[in-house]
Amino acid sequence: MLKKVIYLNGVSRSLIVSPEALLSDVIRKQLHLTGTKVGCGQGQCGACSVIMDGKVIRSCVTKMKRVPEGASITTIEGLGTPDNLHALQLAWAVHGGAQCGFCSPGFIVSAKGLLDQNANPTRQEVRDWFQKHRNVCRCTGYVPLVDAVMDAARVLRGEITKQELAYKLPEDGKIWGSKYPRPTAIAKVTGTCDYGADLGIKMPCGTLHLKLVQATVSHANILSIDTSEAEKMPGVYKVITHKDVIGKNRITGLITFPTNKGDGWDRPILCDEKVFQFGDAIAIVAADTEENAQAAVEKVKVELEILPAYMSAPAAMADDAIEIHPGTPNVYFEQKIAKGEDTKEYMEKAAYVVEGENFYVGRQPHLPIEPDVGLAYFDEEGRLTIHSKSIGLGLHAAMIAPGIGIELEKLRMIQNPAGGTFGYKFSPTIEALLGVAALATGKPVYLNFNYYQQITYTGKRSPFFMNLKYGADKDGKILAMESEWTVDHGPYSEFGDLLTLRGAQFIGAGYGIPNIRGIGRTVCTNHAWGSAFRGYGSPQSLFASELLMDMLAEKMGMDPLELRYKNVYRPGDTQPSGSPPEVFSLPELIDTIRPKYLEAKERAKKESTPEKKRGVGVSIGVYGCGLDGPDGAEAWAELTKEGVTIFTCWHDHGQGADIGCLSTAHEALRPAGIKPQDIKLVLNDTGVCPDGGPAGGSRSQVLVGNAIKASCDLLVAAMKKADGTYKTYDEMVAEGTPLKYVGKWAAPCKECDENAQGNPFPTYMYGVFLAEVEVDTKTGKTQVVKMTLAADPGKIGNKLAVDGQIYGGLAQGIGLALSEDFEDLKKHTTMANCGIPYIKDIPDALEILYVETPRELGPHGASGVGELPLTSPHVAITNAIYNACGVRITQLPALPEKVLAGLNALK
Ligand code: MCN
Ligand code: FES
Ligand code: FES
Repeated sequence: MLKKVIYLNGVSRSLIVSPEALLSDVIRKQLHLTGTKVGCGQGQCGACSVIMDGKVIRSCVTKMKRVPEGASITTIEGLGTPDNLHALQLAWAVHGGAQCGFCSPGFIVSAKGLLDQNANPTRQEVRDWFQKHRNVCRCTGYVPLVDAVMDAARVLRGEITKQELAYKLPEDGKIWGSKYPRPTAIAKVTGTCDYGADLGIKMPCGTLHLKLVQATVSHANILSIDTSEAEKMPGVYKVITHKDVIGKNRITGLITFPTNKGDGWDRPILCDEKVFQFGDAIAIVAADTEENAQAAVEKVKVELEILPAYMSAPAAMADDAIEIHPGTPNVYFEQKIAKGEDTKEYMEKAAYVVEGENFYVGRQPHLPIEPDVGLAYFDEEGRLTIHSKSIGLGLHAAMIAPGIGIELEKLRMIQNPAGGTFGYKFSPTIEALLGVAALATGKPVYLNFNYYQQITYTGKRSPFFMNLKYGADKDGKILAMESEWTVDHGPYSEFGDLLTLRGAQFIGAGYGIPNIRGIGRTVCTNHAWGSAFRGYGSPQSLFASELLMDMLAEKMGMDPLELRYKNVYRPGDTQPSGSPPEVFSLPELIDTIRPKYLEAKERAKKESTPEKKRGVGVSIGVYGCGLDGPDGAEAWAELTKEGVTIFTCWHDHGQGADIGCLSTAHEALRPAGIKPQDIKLVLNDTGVCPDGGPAGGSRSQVLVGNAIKASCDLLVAAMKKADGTYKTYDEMVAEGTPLKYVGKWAAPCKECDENAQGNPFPTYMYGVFLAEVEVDTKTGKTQVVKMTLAADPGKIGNKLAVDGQIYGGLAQGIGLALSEDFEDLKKHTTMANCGIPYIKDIPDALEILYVETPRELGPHGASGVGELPLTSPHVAITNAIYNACGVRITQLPALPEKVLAGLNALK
């Protein structure tokens, strides 16, 4: 042990620490300053940044033996408090720098280190600093963060005051459509927001720490599990295996379609007979400390019979492949699309036919900065209470209750503030493990994944292999489309059928193609199970159709933007699902972006050199808001003495459920004189809130928003007096008028039939992407120099939230296009190796052009936005690569070696 004195945020602290202890652990676990976050734990993300003796360092890789005696250390807690924010913290809130907020303390501390040295940095210097200090943000696309530093620097230089920088309510008091900072921003930027790992540290004594025994092979029969040695290890309370699970030990995938050949009960909570994929959980060790639990994990012996591992759809479809789930064929679901007339004749008569084969979008990893984490205990009513990052509490309760063996009424689910999920938490991850462990031990339990587990255990985007054909007339109007798509969904079926349906709904979306024939299939494999990922099926589907669109334009010698203009939805057209779009904004979106496109082409011509070739590409993005078919949400509004309380589950990945609820409710309550600061939100706890449904399919603003609006409308109607004024709380109580109102909203939709024809979504989001790239012809490396999105999210509820969604989604699109992958189980196991974009990879030039077409079915005219920016930005980029250097990338990601091989082939 070392005895050391450090000056932490200006206060002298005596420490007794192990020389090998990590500074981040000492700050968080010994000193209980949990404002400093741990993301990757490997020095790659900067979430743990602190300032030590004037230098920004990553505390997760700094051992205490390297911390000098008397070191002066500044953490986020040393900058400002919620009542007295540092200029950087204020600027972060005002610019929407904290979405999930998990990276915010690290970024803000890092920025402080910069401004201490350089009071007047340029934007490029700010960007270089964050690059050098490895600060990664997965939510914001970095632009708002640089904006925040620039403004904070102005405050610190005395050029503007904090009051001038702060958000000011407009005179009419309306916050809908404004840049009102999200209610959780202050806690996020001051480090006082408790995420799962922060709550875990603050759990009462006696809480058991859980660690998992996980599979290190991809497919095997389990012959035996021997826990005897592990049970004897110090501090071990219990080693839990499938034998201790009192329920069905399966997470149900809630099969969506009767034609699915599986039954949905294919995912074990703890593996019993088989291992289906690398990382599967085989046993849980519950011990007094994390270290003791981990030491015992190493002692659990698992005897396996290794089986052939099918690591992609073609492998699992081979004639000699065995069934991964015995009794269910590896190809377990098929989805046809048949719209209009048979396509054969149209293809024969078409003036132009183009065809593409084996287009591929891979297993994009979500890479939130916060790894998966949760805890469980029995609440005061004896309910098994599970806290996690779940973005679908009601859905997950139904999926895990029979497996762990508890009645739904005895299960309470609560969402912790989540440090980003990007869809992986649409699936339950560790919830059932926590439930099983709490039931088996009767104790509070806590489980925190490290980043390796985050990557190897949680679901991934499901790869699509796609073949596509267009037949167009002499003017380029597409008359027919033939499609085939194969979905590698990993070993677990949950929502695999629904995802396969997305291929039918979104391949060719945006265009009024009258005749479509196609077939999609879902394949069980042994690679990572498929979970939702922002865009859910649209980045795969649109990769095929937007790439082929460029190939058609080339064949016809037509401009790719103008070919799209000719084909986009116009009144009378229908979508691939056969229903008309709810608005026709695509022509206007193209008109809006066209001048930028022409400028970009000029720029590319001017700035291209033989070594660094510039190019421009476009793509159309369309996605539906909703869960598909019938979908609904519930919310309550209650008048209180202090104002109005809204109860619902609008689950927060980090996108801004708080600001969504607040601005939607306020706009409805405004006539009754309710102020934003008088609205209280009670969210995301099944014990006290009604179900708003999962935050998937960019549905919350529309679905939950409508339910909130309905509840508020009822309350406002009840408060209204005959003379047009409104009753006070006291008057309502005095006359016995109910104070609480239930708002429900159901989407007027119809699920798709066996031909994928229906009316699946109440509203859609539309966009046109423009990418400008530079390809280094020596290395094959692509740099995106600018991205522009013309977007129609309907009427904007909160400008900061919507801008932020778009910047962040565009950044993920750049990652999807150029670097991100989870394929190689040896290599793709860290944030950096998975290809997460750092600030140097994302251009500062991200431009958004809005067309706000009001939606009849959206609350206050809104549609959704969350997934729009990740529908097809990657295709605009690969189309731009082709435009720059003639290399057609048909399989993502467009790694430098792939582009280089293409360039060499052209020679
Ligand atoms: N909004 C608005 N005006 C509109 C539309 C939306 O102000 N016209 C706001 C909403 O109030 C909300 C945000 O924009 O704050 C997104 O709303 P919406 O599109 O309805 O999406 P959801 O709230 O249902 O969020 C889910 C969506 C999905 S499916 C994924 S995945 C996702 C995403 O949003 N994951 C995210 N955005 C993310 N953002 C962050 N930072 N982290 C994630 O993990
Ligand atoms: Fe320390 Fe990522 S760099 S947590
Ligand atoms: Fe940066 Fe979420 S706000 S990671």
